[in-house]
Amino acid sequence: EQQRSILLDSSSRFPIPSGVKFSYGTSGFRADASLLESTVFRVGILAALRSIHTRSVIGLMITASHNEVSDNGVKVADPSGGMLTQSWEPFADALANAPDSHALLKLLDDFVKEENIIFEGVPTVEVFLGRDTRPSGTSLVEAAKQGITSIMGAIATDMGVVTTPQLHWMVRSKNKGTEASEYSYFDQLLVSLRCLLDYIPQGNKSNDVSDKLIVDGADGVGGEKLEKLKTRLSYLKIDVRNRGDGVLNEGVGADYVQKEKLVPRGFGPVDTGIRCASLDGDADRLVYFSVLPNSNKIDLVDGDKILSLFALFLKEQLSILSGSEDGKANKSYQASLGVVQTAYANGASTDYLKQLGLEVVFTPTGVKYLHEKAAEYDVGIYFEANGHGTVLFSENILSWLEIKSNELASTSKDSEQHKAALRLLAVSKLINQAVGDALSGLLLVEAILKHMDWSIDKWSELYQDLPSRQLKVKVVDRTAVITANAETIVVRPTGIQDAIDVETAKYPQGRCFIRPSGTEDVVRVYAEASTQEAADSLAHSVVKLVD
Ligand code: NG1
Ligand code: ZN
Repeated sequence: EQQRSILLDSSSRFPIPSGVKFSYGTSGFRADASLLESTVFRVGILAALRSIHTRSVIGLMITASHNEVSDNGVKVADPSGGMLTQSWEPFADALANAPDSHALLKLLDDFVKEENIIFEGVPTVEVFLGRDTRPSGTSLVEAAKQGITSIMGAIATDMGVVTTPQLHWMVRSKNKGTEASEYSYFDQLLVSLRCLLDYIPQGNKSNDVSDKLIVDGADGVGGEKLEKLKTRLSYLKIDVRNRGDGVLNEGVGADYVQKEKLVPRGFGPVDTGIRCASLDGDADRLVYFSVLPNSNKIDLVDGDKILSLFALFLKEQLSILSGSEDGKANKSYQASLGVVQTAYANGASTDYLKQLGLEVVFTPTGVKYLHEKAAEYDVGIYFEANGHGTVLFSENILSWLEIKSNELASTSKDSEQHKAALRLLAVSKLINQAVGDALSGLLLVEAILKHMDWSIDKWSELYQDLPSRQLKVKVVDRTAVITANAETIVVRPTGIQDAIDVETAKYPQGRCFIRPSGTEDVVRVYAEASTQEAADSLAHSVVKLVD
C-alpha cells in the first residue's frame, strides 16, 4: 500500500507528452530531450526492479551518443555490464507508453507477478547513474533518481558525467566485487597498456610509428576523460581537440568522420602526416583517419580496419601460444577465435578476414546482437563499421591463460610463449569486456601499432575499402520494412528485394541492402560497388524504390 501511494504520487509528477510513441530501440530510448522526462523516470523504475530481481547493481545511462545536442536518450546496463536483457524490452516499451499513473501501476503489478520479482529479503539495491555532457542531462538524472527511489529498497548512486563504456564498466566491476571508480577504470587501462608495451618485440626501434596522436573528442565527454587519462600516460603525446568548447557532434565526432569522410572541425591540411582519431559523443565509438595532403578529405580507418588489426594481432598471439617450443602443436587448449560483423562491414574487410583464415559471422545491426554472438567464442571480436566494438574473452580461456602463464613463468620465463600469454591477458584487461569503448580501444590500437611497428598508412593498406554510400529515406512507418539473413534481404514489402537485385546486378562488385533504422524514423540504404560513382548511383536508385 505504501509502495502504491509513493508510485502514484511520484509518477503524477511526470506526465507523458501526448502524441509520442516511445520504443526501446537498439540503443534504448532516444528523442528530443524535452520529451524524455517521463520516459527517464519510468526507466528509473525499471532499473530499480531489474536491480531487485537480479540482486545486483544495474546501470542507467543518459546519452544520445552521436545524435544532435538537443536530443537525449536513456539506456539500461545489466549486471554483466552488457545491454539490458532483450526479454525486458517489451516491458520497457509498455512502461514508457503507459498513458497515466493508474495504467502504469497496473503494468507494474502485472509484470512483477509475471516475472516473479520477489521483494522480500532483498538488501538495499543500487542503480548507478551516468550522463554525457548534454545540458538536458542534469534534469533527466533527477527524473531517473525519482524513478529509482520510488521503488522501496532501491537507491541511486550518481556517477556524474561519464562515458557510456565507463558506466558499463563500473556496473560490471562492482558486481564482480572490485572497485568501481573512475580512478580504478583508468588504473586498469594504464596497467594493461604498460604490460603490452613492456613486451614489444626487441628490435622494434619505432622508426615508423610516431608517438604523436591527435584526437577529436566530438565536443563531448570523451575528450574531457582523455585529457585526464593523458596526465597519467607517459608513452603517447596526445593532442586532444574538440574537448567541449564547440557544439557537441556538430561537424565533429566519429559518426561525422565515418559518414562524411571529411576532417572534423579543428583539423586541416597542417595535420597531414599525423595519426588522428575521432570519438563519438559518449565515447563508445572510435575511428582513425589521416588527413590527405592539401585537402579536407581523409583516408578513413574505420571500425572494420580496427577489427582487422585486432584480429591479426590476437591470431598471431594465440598461434605463438599454441605452438610448443619443439614445433609440435600444444594439445592442451585449442582456443576458438571468431569475428562478428554486420551487413555494413565493407566487403573488402570481410574478404580480407576470411583470407586470413578467420571465422566471420554476421548479425543484425545493434551491438546487443554482435556482443551476444561474440560471447560464443573463447576470443570473440566484434565491430560495426562505425567504430563500435570490442573483444570478448571467455572465462575458460582466461583461466587457462592464468594457469599457462604461471606455468611458463617457472619453466620458460620470457619465452615467446610466455610473452604471448601475458599479452593476451593484458588485452583482456585493456579492452572493455562490457561494451565497445573508444578510450580502451584507442589504447589497444596504439599498443598494437607499436608492437607491429606500423604507421597508420601501413595499417590502412591492409586492404583497400570498396567505395560505398549510405543514404536514409524518411518514411511514415519504418516497421513496414522487414528483413532477414542479418538484414541483407527484404522480405516485406514484397517485390522490393527483386527490384534491388535487378539494380545491384547492373554494377560490378555491387552489393546493396535496406533496413529500418533502430534509432531514427528512417529506412537506411547501403550500397557498395567498384567505383564511388557506381556506389552513389546504386544507392540513389534504391532510394527511389523505397520512397
Ligand atoms: P540504426 O539507427 O539502427 O541504423 C545506428 C547505427 C548502429 C548503432 C546504433 C546505436 C549505423 C548504420 N547504424 O543504428 O550501428 O551504432 O545507431 O547507436 O551506423
Ligand atoms: Zn555512442
